[in-house]
Amino acid sequence: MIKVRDARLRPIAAKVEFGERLSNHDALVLFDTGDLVGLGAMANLANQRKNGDRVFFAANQHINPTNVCILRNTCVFCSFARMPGEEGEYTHSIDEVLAEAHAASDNPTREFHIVGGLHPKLRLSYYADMIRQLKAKHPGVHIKALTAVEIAHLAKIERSTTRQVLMDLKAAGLDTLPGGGAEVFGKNVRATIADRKLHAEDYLRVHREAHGLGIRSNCTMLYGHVETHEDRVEHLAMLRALQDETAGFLTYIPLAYHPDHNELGKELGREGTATTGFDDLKNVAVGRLFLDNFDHVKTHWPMVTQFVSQVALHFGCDDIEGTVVYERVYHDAGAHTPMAMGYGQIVRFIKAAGKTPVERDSLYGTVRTFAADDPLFEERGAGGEPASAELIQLVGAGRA
Ligand code: V47
Repeated sequence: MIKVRDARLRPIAAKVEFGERLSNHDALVLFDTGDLVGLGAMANLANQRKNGDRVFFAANQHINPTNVCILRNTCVFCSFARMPGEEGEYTHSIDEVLAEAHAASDNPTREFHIVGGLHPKLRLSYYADMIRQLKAKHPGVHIKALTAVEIAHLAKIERSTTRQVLMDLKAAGLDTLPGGGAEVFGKNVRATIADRKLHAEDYLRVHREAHGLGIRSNCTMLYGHVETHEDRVEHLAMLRALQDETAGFLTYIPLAYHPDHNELGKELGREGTATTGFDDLKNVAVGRLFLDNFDHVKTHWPMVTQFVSQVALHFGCDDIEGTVVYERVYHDAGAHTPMAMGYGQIVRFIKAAGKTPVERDSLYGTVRTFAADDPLFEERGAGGEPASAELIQLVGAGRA
């Protein structure tokens, strides 16, 4: 029997024990409860049933080819985007992207995670060439690139369809889509924080099309700004419905809003005040419990800190963001976490949480399981590993 303090959780705990699907109302109660420990126990059980003690991580590298974005003035939560010509804007040539990937090739990278902005001039050929050349130079590396929002933007620029853009990118070597751009699907929230961004139905359509083409994808929710608990539940219900239809989502990643250096943070008077650890853990746990048709829930340590991520491994989370190497989107928004985590650090973090570290590939195939006596556990050093000087120079001076 799962122990819960909040009596409202008892019927939900019974459902969890019997493996029954939770209703939208159940999810609302879960977001509302103060019984974080009870909630965590339920989510932990749901996760244990799916993944046991295994915690997955990927040796990945984030690459952001451009921060130029035509939505810069309407996505008011974003600190990364710049208008063309605005101070701080950058667009990397394909050679620069290749150099960035090469500079990190000492790391055992198995995945490039590539996202940027909606550049008014970059064509589909730029991205297709980039993917093709990255694949040629790093044949074993999986390419997870371009959010549904970027795919839709490219379709507009090319006067094509999102399905065609996906097919062209797949032919160039695209393997999966990342989950960014979902934010919160509810119309009122979207109108407030991301007025001109791709609508919810279109975000979901692009993912549906990708799944139909054999391109698996991730999905996200950006929480901790103006959304209500009802908005969160509506968002999760839409993700669950698409997963029922296609089973194409690999993982769900709750993303914590960072309020520095963006309009929304100023307007809300929230600068310097990110989400609370309590809410971070709640979002992981509710995601795990409500999204019963998802195999994995990932914690994104650059946003919530490595410490909250480590605790999240007991709140329903079985997957931790990987090595990353160089992160821009959240660090521009005030995240104080390190730029990267070393491979050994991640392994030790997972082990210290009492779990079994498993390096995975991008489709959750096992690359390496770490036995309890692995020599990597003996190494020391739990702090963040800074990006190398060479990499900092390549990706833009002053941005480290
Ligand atoms: O869609 C932007 C978020 C997302 C801020 O698929 C912000 O494996 C917090 O989706 N505060 C892009 N968040 C990144 C993303 C992602 C991250 C890690 C893994 C995966 C995956 C996907 O970043 C955006 C938006 O939701 N974001 N600005 C900000 N100020």
